[in-house]
Amino acid sequence: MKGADIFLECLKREGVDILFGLPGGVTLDIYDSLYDCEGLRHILTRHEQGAVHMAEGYAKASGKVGVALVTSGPGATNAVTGIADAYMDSVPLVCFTGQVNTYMIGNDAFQEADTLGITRSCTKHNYLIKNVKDFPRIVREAFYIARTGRPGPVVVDIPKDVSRADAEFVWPETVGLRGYKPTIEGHIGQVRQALKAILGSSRPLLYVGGGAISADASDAVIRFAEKLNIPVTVTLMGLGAYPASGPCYVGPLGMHGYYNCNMAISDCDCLFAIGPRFDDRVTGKTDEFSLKSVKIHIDVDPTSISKNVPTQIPIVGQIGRVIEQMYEELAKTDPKVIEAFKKRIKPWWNQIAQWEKQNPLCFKASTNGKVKPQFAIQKLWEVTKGDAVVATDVGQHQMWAMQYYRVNHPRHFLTSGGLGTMGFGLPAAIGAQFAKPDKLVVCISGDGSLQMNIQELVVAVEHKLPIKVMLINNGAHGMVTQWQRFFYKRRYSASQFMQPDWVKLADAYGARGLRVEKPEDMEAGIREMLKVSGPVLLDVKVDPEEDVFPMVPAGGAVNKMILPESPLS
Ligand SMILES: Cc1ncc(C[n+]2csc(CCOP(=O)(O)OP(=O)(O)O)c2C)c(N)n1
Repeated sequence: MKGADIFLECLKREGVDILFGLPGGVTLDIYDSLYDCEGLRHILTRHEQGAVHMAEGYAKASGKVGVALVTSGPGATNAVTGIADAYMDSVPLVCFTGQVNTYMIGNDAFQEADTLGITRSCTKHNYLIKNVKDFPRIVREAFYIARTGRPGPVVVDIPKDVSRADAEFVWPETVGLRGYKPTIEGHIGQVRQALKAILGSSRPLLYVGGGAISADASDAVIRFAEKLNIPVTVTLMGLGAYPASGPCYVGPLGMHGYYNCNMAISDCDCLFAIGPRFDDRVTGKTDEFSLKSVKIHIDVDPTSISKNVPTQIPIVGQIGRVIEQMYEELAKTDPKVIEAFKKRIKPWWNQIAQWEKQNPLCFKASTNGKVKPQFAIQKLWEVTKGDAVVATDVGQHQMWAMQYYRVNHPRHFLTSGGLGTMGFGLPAAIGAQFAKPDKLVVCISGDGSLQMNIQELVVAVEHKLPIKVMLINNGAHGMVTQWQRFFYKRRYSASQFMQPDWVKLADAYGARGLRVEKPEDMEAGIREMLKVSGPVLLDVKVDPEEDVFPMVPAGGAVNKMILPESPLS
């Protein structure tokens, strides 16, 4: 069998039904085999970054491994941003890159790039296939590594002569990777200690991160939190791990998190961290972070524990399984102890409610006839009943989406949290729509971010994907202008730019373009957008002076927030 055919057979054996990519000279044998390959759908993207983000969106929405296929040299380097993005957000992904012939590697051959070297620091693992016989083993290992333990991207570099060479197809039934064995079960002594710390506390807080979603542990989190009535705060990546409508939900925390959540994490006496990374966007100044608390941290990746903040009770294991273990221990606990705990934390709940009353999430309704971005997103949430899969880009709109689109389900909020990649939203939404054809998928984007991968809109048109893009159009890199307003005396250096006519642009791609300029037209605009059956771009012209509040200045303590009425420097 030819290497290219072996490759496609391997993908099928791994259960892949869709791959996103763009061809080049060194992948032509693979593309030739794809031409009459059944059971595998290839989506031609317009840029390799788009291909990888689509694979990410597909993976985040479905929980399956996303697959991308790009050519050597510029194809591979274009893919790097997406690969690094997947690495930071622990997205299971396998990216296949073409490579020049094995005997030319290192010659500075045409379109050669040192893909292994370039991607070493932003992949969980990477491979160069030197012999066609290794194809099945390497593909098998790549998928295994991508999806197990802490998920992440794996790159497989395929030289052209390897995809042309012949070999017998032998599928390895098992994966044998020495030294790679993710821990599933938590250490029972640590589990008991953690439960004891929680039940002995008076001001407990559950701090849930993206790890809980990638481990599909949302049900376990809900069950545990509600059994003990512990307040839950989530990170940007953890949105949906516990439903926003749930009784224990307090809200998102961090740089633009809710006031009550940031106060709660600063004042709690027991912080139960389930799969977060203790990112600086959450902790602020680590020396002043949650100083009064005993910290418990569950993570499948031991290197994440105590990386940024010291943890007293570390538990390495698969999140769902560890919480189940805690639940099993809880079942053996004297019910009186549980009742006493629930009674003891009542004043804590009152305190959190008081913080919320003191500084609720709010915005001023339109004062100058312009649409407020928060209002647009809140309306979208109301009209869609919070049931859409939302993909965002990066900037102010992303933070408002976090604050005002109240997510109720895991895998329904797709965003670039770790790398903060502008240009993620549209292709991720496309990937998600391929994964969930029956779902309403909405991309909330900014006018800066959307221009970074707008070329992928035509992919949605080509495949008749009904995705909706809601553009929060403030005529600028809003998040940059906000910082310039706060910290650089309103000197708007390189943050405002000329705009295309978005309605015409959408039209040129074959999508529907709509525009809203007044608050009173907002709801009708959203309803119209949802009524159209194909892809729509809704250009919402918003107040460019609007800021995201609360805000923790970078490097500041998380409980020292700038609030709407704070004087600006
Ligand atoms: C690829 C990339 N380049 C630059 C940045 C830095 N950056 C972060 S937010 C932002 C502005 C985003 O503007 P826009 O997409 O219009 O969203 P808004 O903040 O206006 O809602 C920039 C430039 C980034 N995150 N990613």
